[in-house]
Amino acid sequence: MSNSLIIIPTFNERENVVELCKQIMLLQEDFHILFVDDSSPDGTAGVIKALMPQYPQRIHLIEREGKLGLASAYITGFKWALAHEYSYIFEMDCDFSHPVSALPRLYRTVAMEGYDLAVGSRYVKGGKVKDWPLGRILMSYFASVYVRAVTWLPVHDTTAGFVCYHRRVLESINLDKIHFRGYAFQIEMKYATYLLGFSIKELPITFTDRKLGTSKMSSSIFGEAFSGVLKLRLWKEQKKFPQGTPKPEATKK
Ligand SMILES: Nc1nc2c(ncn2[C@@H]2O[C@H](COP(=O)(O)OP(=O)(O)OP(=O)(O)O)[C@@H](O)[C@H]2O)c(=O)[nH]1
Ligand SMILES: [Mg+2]
Repeated sequence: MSNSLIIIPTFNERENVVELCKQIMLLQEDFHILFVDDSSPDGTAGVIKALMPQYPQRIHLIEREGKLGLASAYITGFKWALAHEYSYIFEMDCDFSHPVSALPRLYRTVAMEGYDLAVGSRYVKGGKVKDWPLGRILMSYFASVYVRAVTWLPVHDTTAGFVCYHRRVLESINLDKIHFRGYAFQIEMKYATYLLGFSIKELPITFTDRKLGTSKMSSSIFGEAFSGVLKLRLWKEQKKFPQGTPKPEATKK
């Protein structure tokens, strides 16, 4: 039984799933994958099901009715991972923006170095963004600067969606009380992790723009992130955030 699960939400990713699975399955670590598909009209779920017998017990699929969003896909995946006793729980996009080759480094940071959360980061020394227009790089970079200024969260890539959690973090956070759904979800999870006393390490990665399929980003997601960060800070002052159990002192790194 593997101890590591990579959660990959999918919406219209039929051109990417086969190759992504293949590359992950070729790694030395015994990673398992959980796809959370929201009834992709392009038949992504069917492609995944056809792939599953090739990698017995290593690929799992949750199919949901309708497009319920990224955050809820991850929360569904987190609960499934905890119920199935995985220790190291990853988030990854299906569009090859996140390098498969960095998965073992994220794994080692949590499983061997003892960190509670490893973040694949574009904005630490050695990190890079490839093929994004300059405007988008600047927007993403300054979004992270803004988040740090408002929250003092000691993370450079606060919207990163390529991470590995130790299960104790996800057990501690009250997942039913997570508010946001887009980039703000990624910020909220990291901020809660930090405020509950868990350790975080950023590792440089090269992020590459998707080559196949289409982006599901929208301006409402940006808007949510902008106001969401202010709300999180305010709720923290009002002691309404984060909701969860702090890391026990005795186990602090
Ligand atoms: N299950 C599920 N997956 C989703 C949903 N929206 C996006 N995804 C998946 O989440 C991952 C990230 O989505 P992307 O469209 O790449 O969005 P992004 O990475 O924020 O933006 P890009 O720069 O355009 O790549 C991909 O694997 C998508 O297929 C959703 O509503 N439900
Ligand atoms: Mg993407």
